[in-house]
Amino acid sequence: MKDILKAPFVEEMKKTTANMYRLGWDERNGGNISYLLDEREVGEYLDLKRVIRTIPTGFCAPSLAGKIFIVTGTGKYFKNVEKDPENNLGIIRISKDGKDAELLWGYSDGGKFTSELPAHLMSHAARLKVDPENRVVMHSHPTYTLAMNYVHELDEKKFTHTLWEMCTECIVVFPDGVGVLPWMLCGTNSIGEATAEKMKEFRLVIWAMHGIYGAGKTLDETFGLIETVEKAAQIYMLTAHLPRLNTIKDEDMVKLAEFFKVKYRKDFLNL
Ligand code: 2HA
Ligand code: ZN
Repeated sequence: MKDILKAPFVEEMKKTTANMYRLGWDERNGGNISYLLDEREVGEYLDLKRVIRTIPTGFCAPSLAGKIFIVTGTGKYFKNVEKDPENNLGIIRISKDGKDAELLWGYSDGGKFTSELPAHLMSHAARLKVDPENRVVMHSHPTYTLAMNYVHELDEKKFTHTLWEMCTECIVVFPDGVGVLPWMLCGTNSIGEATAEKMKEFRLVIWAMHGIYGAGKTLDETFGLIETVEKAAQIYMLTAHLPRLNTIKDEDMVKLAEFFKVKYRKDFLNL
């Protein structure tokens, strides 16, 4: 058996959480990540027949039965993942009936997966239907994105349009736009269901006055999506109170989308 602490997926989780913490997006226990792993790859590091504990998830995800995820722990700090991955992360397999999480590694102080597991697993199930290569669901509290929630209308079309106007690359990076949920109680199955519903259409979903969810094929890609929204939100917050003299026009966005051959939300432009 190879050393799990040297597994590329553990290394990637350490680097990503450290990066997000240092950007100030994940204070205290803010944020959570789940990453769908390849069973054969995990089998090189862990005995897949050895279940440490079985933990009920509180909901049912039959389409994910047997799938293995590495997931950040509840109450755990992104700041600490790098120095103690075995306590702050866990590797879980969804049971055959889709109701339990079988702990294969981690949460070494007796802890468990993030309180936002419903939103994560329901989003994985929704994204996998749209994109069978989706692997990652990431939640974070990026500062400027959050600030923008307080001063910008929380309308999907208007919010996306403003972000697209803020940096030339935006419409190319997230041509499918950004979904927006109103403020809701977090950690519940209801916010999970609402997030998954948006994930059928969007890879990015704002939780108003709370944070953002992103989904993608890799940790890098998903991080990059959130990073690009955050950059655009930063430009917005640096300029929203100043007279606007210039902007990227809708016809310029069409030129970008056509040149880079991305399928974009035409209904989010005002043509
Ligand atoms: O896990 O970010 O949404 C801490 C959170 C809850
Ligand atoms: Zn949160």
